[in-house]
Amino acid sequence: MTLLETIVIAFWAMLPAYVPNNAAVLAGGGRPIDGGRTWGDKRVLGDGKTWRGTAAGIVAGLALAGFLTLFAADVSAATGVDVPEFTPLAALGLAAGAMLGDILASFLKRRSGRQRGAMFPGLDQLDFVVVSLPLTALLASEWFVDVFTWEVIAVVVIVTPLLHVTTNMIAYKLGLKNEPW
Ligand code: CTP
Ligand code: MG
Ligand code: K
Repeated sequence: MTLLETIVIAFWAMLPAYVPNNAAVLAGGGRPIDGGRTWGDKRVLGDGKTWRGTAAGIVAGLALAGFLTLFAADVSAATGVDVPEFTPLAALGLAAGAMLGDILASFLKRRSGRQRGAMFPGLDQLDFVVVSLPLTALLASEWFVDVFTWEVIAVVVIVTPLLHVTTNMIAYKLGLKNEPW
């Protein structure tokens, strides 16, 4: 497989994990998941993690996985790159794992004294990868080992932070996000 093919497959396979964060930004608001609760003198998660944003993120990821699955065969035939279809459990692992990773990152941010919106370099860019890949491996093992070869995982770990920085900068410039990270 060429590097370009590996990049295309990595990007395609990760789309259901990339989109939930952006959908959450667009749909966020309403009741925070932690219900305003604190642990010690700090919030458990903070107002930036809401039920509505989380649900919208997971639904967006699942919908995108379904959409990509409809077109996978055509795209493979047209480009010669064998892009994968998503099983329901693979889609769930990617989408729900992405949201869970983001939530766990906020938990770590609050524990370490960071206010809502504070940046945490590294964690901000890779939080969703760190949870979505293991969760998908757990929920859809056969699908995972088939699609996520070591080469694909390496590309994901390198390309994701670049993509994350770019899309968040765009969302910030468009006024959709309060901070560019
Ligand atoms: N959002 C949401 N629910 C989520 C994730 C995000 O409602 N599970 C929305 C919130 O409006 C949030 C915005 O998307 O403010 C940006 O997401 P993010 O940068 O992850 O949250 P922050 O506000 O920066 O909070 P934190 O410091 O906890 O990451
Ligand atoms: Mg943030
Ligand atoms: K985040």
